[in-house]
Amino acid sequence: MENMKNSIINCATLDELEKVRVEIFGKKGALAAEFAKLKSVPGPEKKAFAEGLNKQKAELQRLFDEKMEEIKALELAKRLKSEAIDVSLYSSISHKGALHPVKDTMDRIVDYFTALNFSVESGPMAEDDFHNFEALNLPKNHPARDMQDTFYFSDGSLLRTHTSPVQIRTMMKGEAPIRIIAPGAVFRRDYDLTHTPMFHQVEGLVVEKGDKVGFAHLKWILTDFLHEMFGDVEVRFRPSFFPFTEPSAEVDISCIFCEGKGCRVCSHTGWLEVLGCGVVDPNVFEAVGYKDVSGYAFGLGVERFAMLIHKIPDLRSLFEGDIRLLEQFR
Ligand code: 2NM
Repeated sequence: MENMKNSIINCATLDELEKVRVEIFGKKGALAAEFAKLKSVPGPEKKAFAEGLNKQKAELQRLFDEKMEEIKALELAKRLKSEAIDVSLYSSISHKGALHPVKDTMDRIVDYFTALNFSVESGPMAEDDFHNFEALNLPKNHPARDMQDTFYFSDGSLLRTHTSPVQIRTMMKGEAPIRIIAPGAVFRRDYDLTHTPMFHQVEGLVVEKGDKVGFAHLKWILTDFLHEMFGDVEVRFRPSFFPFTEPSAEVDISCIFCEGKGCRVCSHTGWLEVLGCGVVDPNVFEAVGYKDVSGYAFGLGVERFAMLIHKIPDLRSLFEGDIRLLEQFR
């Protein structure tokens, strides 16, 4: 009996304990051998002998169960210790990307208008004369065509000079009401301090049946938009001219660098020009086959917005891909 107890107590692993279990409790084990002796015990003593054996068996079982729990607890503690993670250790450096400031600015502009239920439209960058000029009230030889210098392909197609052809295509595809914005790359033969041959625009167009919309709606939405983009600024609408709108306006905000006092960025005017807009010219609606509608449109340069929002002094730095610029926008 003491031998059996000791062999349980001395176990250090579950494997050893399993071996001991077979030796003691197994069919051919030590306890079975003890119970076999019952046969040769004289009748009157059988009961006491059996009771003694059963007590010993229960005692061994208790010891065994205790040992099992003890070893399991030890092995768990050992595993927890070996698998422990030191959360205070430095991790390996992860290189997190960033949106380019032009893309980030475009997303912000698009978010403003999609929140007002405008949908986002796109179209081809290689366009034809009709969608880029003719339908926009810029007939051939119209002096206004000199306003943008165009990249032409030899077959007469061209790189769009604004995203307005997207508006033309959208109108020709369906009917009013239309509430869309067209973000995308546009191309002009221009390269100096403030112009690159490719840049990005977001243009917007609202068309309603009847005479539901006009300049007042345009003025409200653009004022609200500019406050959302630039914060608490003054907004000013100046009469202007575009072939595709009448009346037309250019929109200024009070200079965000000098708060309107006058500085180099605003050429000492206190104002920064940020948008063009107007009420869609009837000739445009005629070109797309619309009757009895009213509408307004607007357009802006995304690079210019990005430069003003992030106070980036040189337009060209937006196109150089210099990691030192991009890292500042993580
Ligand atoms: C601008 C300024 C004013 C404009 C007009 C149209 C269309 F297709 F509806 F005629 N789309 N975009 C527009 C009007 C664009 O950008 C400075």
